[in-house]
Amino acid sequence: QTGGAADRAEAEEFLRQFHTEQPARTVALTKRLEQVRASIDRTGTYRHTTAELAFGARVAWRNSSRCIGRLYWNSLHVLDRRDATTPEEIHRHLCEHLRQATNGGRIRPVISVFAPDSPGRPGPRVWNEQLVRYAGHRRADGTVLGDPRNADLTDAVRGLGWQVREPGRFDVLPLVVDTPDDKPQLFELPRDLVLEVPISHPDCPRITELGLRWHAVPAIATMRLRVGGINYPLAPFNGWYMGTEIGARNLVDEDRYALLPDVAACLGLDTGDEATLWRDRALVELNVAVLHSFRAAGVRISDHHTESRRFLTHLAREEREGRRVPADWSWIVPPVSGGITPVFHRYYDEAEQRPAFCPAADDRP
Ligand code: HEM
Ligand code: NRG
Repeated sequence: QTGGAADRAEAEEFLRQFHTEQPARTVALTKRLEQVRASIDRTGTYRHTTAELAFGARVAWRNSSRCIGRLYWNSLHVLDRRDATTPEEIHRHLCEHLRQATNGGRIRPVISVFAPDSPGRPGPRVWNEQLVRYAGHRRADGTVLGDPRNADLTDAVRGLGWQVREPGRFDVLPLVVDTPDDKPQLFELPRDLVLEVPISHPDCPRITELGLRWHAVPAIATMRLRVGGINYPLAPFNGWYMGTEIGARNLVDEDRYALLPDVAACLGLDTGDEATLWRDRALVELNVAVLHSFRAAGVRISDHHTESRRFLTHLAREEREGRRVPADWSWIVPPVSGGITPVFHRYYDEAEQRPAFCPAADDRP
């Protein structure tokens, strides 16, 4: 797939799938195929109808083999933003995405689809891995204050002129919007659009006193949406968090916030002996704190037991519809308590299917 041209065979396959799964379309398949073939011959690409685009985005979610949250794929809310061109306009739509997605804590799955790559004209992009990301400030000694995952992005936005008065652990980064007509532009997210949750523990005040927080909405912005042979490089999507993403990975991984020793200290655990399982005990209490805090703040989140059960419901439902469900065991099984969730005890179909979300091209910091 080069130069923004649409892949013909993939376009036809997608249109057939659309007409099979969404019968009673206004335009008959043969007519639509003719139109699309002629358009690709003439221009190298074609334009999806709004219905095709919505279907394509929903099926891309359905095909996301790493996602445990796919039960509700068919109710994804799709915002068609293909006509936005200027960085200002794009930024406004990204803000509107966050507003609709956050919905005062009753988080809704949403995707905003911006202009695709086309011959001679790439679509817009953003550099931020997610719409909401915490800065990782590099110190002179090579350590990082904040989220080390975003240290390169933090350097890049500083290079574009971003300044922080007092660097902290949870500074929301500005968005970098990159369009074919302009230099990359910085935009702050309005404070009131970024819902955050302070992390407290139901019965260990010392964990509460660590002063941790996390943002309410995970909105991945660098994955490319590929539908019917067309690439949409900016198609940010979100659902809600599963607690372990925060409590077992973001706050815990050695190359993220690496907080297990701090949590263990709060709990008064003996960290001198692995066999005390202090890491495991700290990990569970931190996950209790994350779920408790989101619930207390009225922000939708789910636990890994509930999300695992939903995923099995999804598998059963899809099988009844005669569809294969591609899944990647190593991503589906939660990072804590794997063996006591039902998703652990089976194998999955690993075949990749399209439409799909693809990892970002390596042209962002
Ligand atoms: C990955 C849960 C909604 C697409 C994941 C992961 C979890 C998850 C736990 C693994 C993340 C990790 O280990 O870093 C959920 C939940 C949702 C949801 C609870 C609630 C509705 C969505 C939506 C989409 C989506 C709306 C797209 C429209 C994906 C994709 C990945 C993923 C593409 C793989 C990301 C990557 O490769 O880094 N999801 N998800 N998910 N999800 Fe979902
Ligand atoms: N683990 C990442 C987010 C990955 C996607 N997870 C979701 N997606 N829940 C993190 O920020 O922790 N979603 O669209 O809801």
